[in-house]
Amino acid sequence: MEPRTLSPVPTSAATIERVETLLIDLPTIRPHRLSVATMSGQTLMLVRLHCSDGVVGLGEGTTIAGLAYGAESPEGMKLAIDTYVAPVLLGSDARRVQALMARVGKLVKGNHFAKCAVETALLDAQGKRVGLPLSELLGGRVRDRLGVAWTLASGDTARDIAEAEAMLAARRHNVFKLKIGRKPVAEDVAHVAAIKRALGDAASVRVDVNMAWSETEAVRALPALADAGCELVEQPVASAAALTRLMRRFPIALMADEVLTGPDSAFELARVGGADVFAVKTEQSGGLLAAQKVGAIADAAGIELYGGTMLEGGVGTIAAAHVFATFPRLQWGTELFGPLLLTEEILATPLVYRDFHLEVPSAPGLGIALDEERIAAFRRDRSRTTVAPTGTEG
Ligand code: MUC
Ligand code: MG
Repeated sequence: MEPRTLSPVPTSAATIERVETLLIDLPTIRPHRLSVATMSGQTLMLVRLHCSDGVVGLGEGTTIAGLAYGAESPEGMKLAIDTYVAPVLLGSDARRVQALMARVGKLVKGNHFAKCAVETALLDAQGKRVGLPLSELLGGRVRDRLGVAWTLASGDTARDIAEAEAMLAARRHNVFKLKIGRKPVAEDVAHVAAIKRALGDAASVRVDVNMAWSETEAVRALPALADAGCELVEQPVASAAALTRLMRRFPIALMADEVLTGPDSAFELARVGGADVFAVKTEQSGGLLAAQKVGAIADAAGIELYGGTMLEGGVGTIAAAHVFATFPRLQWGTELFGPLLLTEEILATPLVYRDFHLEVPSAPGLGIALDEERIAAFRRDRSRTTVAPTGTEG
């Protein structure tokens, strides 16, 4: 139902006067190989909401490899916001975050990633306005720092081992997620076993198959991965039904990712006991508030939690960090390493990664600011290709 008459706003107006969207193209530090595509760059879609009280709210949307991972692209998000969301926002009171997002939801179906970027910008603005960090605005943080996994996805076992050893030595990461599913099962299992053998007890090794296996392939692979010392397998198969059938058959934890598209799917998966762990992603959930609901559903169902990423840059990463900082339980940590995969810094002050953790800022709103010169330098001014479909890269 349309939100009805709202009580008078308490202080001076905060009308949304301008909605600005921009695309930022940034290279990755090395090719990032997933079963769906190989990334050599990342495009960030940034949204800035300029309000009449002088506050500017900032949000971000990203995808993984353009349209190779899911139904939204950075270009599509920009179009959806410019054409369909901005008219709803312009002239509205920026302080009514939930009411405004409900109005957007009525006029714009789907488009979870775009909506997450807009909701983030509204919440950032509101936090700045009331002087609270986002995590406090979202109910209160229960931790000031989050464990952060790193993804090994160079496509080469020796290079992955060297990369992991360097991360361990620098005390940046001691949890490694391996991207597999591009090669035959036996080769993938051998790759995982070699990495776990090399790293030993100093590291936790997990895998993400990004839905690449059939159910029969998964049945072959899961016990072998458990024997190799792998602790967690993320989205080995595409469907929730197949994932549910695989549950509790092997001594290894199963995590849902792609099938979790918001509170509705989270509830259904929890109802059928379809996963041991939920990888909560803010964009995939449809926003920061929706991601909190996904977390609450998991928690209520006794499902463990992990803070996932869509390889967001600094803005989306820290928005997710504020959300995950509010989760009462976060048994498997997070993988909020997105900015570290990029060669370029776009924040005025880089995020702090230290001692295997990311620190959650305590300044109002997101607690970060853009470096305007860097933004100007990396703004898209012509079309560029940032991904090569799997199999076509050199
Ligand atoms: C995914 O599927 O979880 C997370 C880390 C990474 O390298 O890719 C993402 C996507
Ligand atoms: Mg995943």
